[in-house]
Amino acid sequence: MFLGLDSSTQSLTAVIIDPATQKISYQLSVNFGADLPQYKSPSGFIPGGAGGEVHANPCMWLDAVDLLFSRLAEQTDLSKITLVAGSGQQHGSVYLDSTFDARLAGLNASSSLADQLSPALTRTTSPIWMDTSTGAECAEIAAAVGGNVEVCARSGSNAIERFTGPQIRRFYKSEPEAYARTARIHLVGSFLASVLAGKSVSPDFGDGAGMNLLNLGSLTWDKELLAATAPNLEEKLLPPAITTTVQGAISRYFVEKYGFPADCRTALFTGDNPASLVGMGATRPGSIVISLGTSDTFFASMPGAKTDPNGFGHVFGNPAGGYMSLICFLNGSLAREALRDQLGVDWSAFDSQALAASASEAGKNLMLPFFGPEVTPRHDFTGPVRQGSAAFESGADASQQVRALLEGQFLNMRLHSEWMGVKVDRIRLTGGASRNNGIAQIVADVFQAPVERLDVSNSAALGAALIAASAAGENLQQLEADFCQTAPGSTLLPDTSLAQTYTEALGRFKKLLDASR
Ligand code: XUL
Repeated sequence: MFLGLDSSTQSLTAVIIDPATQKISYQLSVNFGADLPQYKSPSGFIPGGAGGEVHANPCMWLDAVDLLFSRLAEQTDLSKITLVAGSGQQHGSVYLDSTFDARLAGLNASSSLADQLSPALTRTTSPIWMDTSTGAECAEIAAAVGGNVEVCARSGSNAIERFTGPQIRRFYKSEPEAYARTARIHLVGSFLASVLAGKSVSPDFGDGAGMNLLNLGSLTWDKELLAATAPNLEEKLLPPAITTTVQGAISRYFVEKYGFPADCRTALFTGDNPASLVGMGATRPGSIVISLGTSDTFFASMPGAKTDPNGFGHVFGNPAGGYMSLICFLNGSLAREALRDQLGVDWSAFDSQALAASASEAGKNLMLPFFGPEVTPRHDFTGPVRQGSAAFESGADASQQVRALLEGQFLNMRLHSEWMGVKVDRIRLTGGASRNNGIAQIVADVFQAPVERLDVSNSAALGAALIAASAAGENLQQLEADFCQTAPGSTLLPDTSLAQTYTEALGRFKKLLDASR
């Protein structure tokens, strides 16, 4: 059996799979806020950070590992696990001194991970992906290598506030002595992978690419980006590697304390988005994943290392080999909720029945669906822009308004994913709003591709478990076919008579967007 772990913003989740029965045998989560209240981080980070700082306590992640494994050991038989892999929230970083590896090698099962490893921290808190404090550092890094076009061509993304390189630079500038004492910098994922392995292990290409430091072409640390970020940085990082690289046996700590078999092995950890690509069964080009959450995300596998010429999208390594894109849209549920509240309606206004009332107006009225600042495209929008019939522009009719908002959100996604040059054969829709048939049908119609919904809840932890099985020699395509199945009756086909309508709407949407920025 194989164990996949996902250390996300709010929780640590375990999924155990048995490829012989093609079933998830067990899953369990520890919630940082509810289960570890002593860290005073109800949503997984320390509230009240100044100047855009969002940090979390890395000891909380370690305590979560001990707590999760003690609960798992009570409820399941961990002696059957042959290989462990995992994922972590991307971009977050952990700073450690030169005693870290000796501490890992000497872990004693009679004490906790946090007690034994915390003395090695050179920075007591870790910046996470929600941190926006590094605007100045992004500008400095971009300027040092000749601009963001160059940063993006090298690393797959413009210099981005939450990415690890700008965060490292900020630490170097604000606490130069602590930076100098730092012998090892880990991502959230590679930190936990190292704890399991009992030695420092590399980040994978998926998570490593979220640092603004990995050269996508050579898949090694980029010398110029390293130099632009902070001095002596390369010696603090381990060389990135493919996710399925096996690290050897799990640390004795976990064997003695929780009953893992002594020959249980560990693989590298990847980021939660690359792991979700696996858990959604989308590692091959043609399937794209759209996740509808507070923000919406669009991710898809790509055969080559193409980058977004406009610098909005990101490119990471795909755990199955090759690359993947990740594009974030801040105005996801936030915008859907804002419109719902403005109209004074509930979610039923987003369902197929309510949207049928405006079916004859598909693609006619345009809405730039931004209720606040957006990152794709990057602009400080202050509210939606409407263009269409007088009735629509007056903002009254709920069916028209909701249709135009959803069409606008997915036209914006279609427009800003065109750079990938990937033909969309099918869309796997996930996240809270994905069960809504009205929203799902508009996705199918705008992209002119079938929309599938999977029976998967913890897609990153499941993906990690599939990566573990694949690292042990199982066939990943087969695993995806076995474990990532569509929920019965959940597939929606596009209305092909709308193909031309939405192609034309896309052109008008682009014009309106260009005129509004
Ligand atoms: C991706 C990103 C988030 C984190 C946390 O760039 O910042 O999706 O990975 O989930």
